[in-house]
Amino acid sequence: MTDNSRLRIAIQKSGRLCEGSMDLLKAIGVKLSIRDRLLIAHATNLPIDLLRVRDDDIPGLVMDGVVDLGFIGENELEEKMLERQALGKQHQFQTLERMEFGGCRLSIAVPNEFDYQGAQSLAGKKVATTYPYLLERYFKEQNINAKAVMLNGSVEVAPRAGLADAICDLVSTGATLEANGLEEKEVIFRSKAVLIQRAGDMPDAKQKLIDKLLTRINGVMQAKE
Ligand code: PRT
Ligand code: ZN
Repeated sequence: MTDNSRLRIAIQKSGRLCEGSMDLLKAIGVKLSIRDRLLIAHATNLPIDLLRVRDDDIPGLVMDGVVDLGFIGENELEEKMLERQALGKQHQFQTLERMEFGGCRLSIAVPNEFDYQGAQSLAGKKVATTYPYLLERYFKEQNINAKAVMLNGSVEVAPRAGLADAICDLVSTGATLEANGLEEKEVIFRSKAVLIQRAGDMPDAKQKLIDKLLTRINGVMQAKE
């Protein structure tokens, strides 16, 4: 049974946001006894439970009110928000804090040999991405008649495999694009990790705990400036 009086925080189990989220929780004094592979970790000094899941599941867990807080990349959050909006599902949440980790950009890149003269060169083309809603929104805003092709992995090899003419993927150093003969042309979204809270009423004790954690987070972030 889950204990509803404890604050439930969703974090990525493993991956690029995991270390940043765990380091921050540690820095604000949340003591954990994490055993690998366990879905739930209980804090030993505060009424907090951590749910360790895939990052893709975090926006939905918060928007469905299954957890109280979540650490998530804005790219994933915005994509899931647009998807849920389109499907008529609950998509409310509140952003509490933008973090200093998880920074990246979502960019359109084309093969080196692509004669690129600006975004309109994408008209009539297929663009492979894991973020079809963000990409379609960009096409709409820019009035470009192009097609987003959904791929959950290996996006960067899609042009070489003949699956798409261009890609739209996350970039941090640019090394992956370069290694695959691709050139970054348009940044369509800039992202960092954020801490979000579910919509709806929060019991007083939980809200007080959230406020306390936020004060500590701000302290940690200021100390780093
Ligand atoms: O298993 P799970 O579903 O939880 O993890 P995941 O594999 O879906 O996600 P993960 O851990 O790769 O990324 C989680 C989040 O980290 C993303 O949603 C972003 O918010 C953030 N982030 C920051 C990044 C990157 N930087 C990043 N560089 N996510 C992915 N990448 C990938 C990118 O897709 C490409 O393959 O790294 C490659 C490019 O890196 P560079 O340095 O070569 O440009
Ligand atoms: Zn994921």
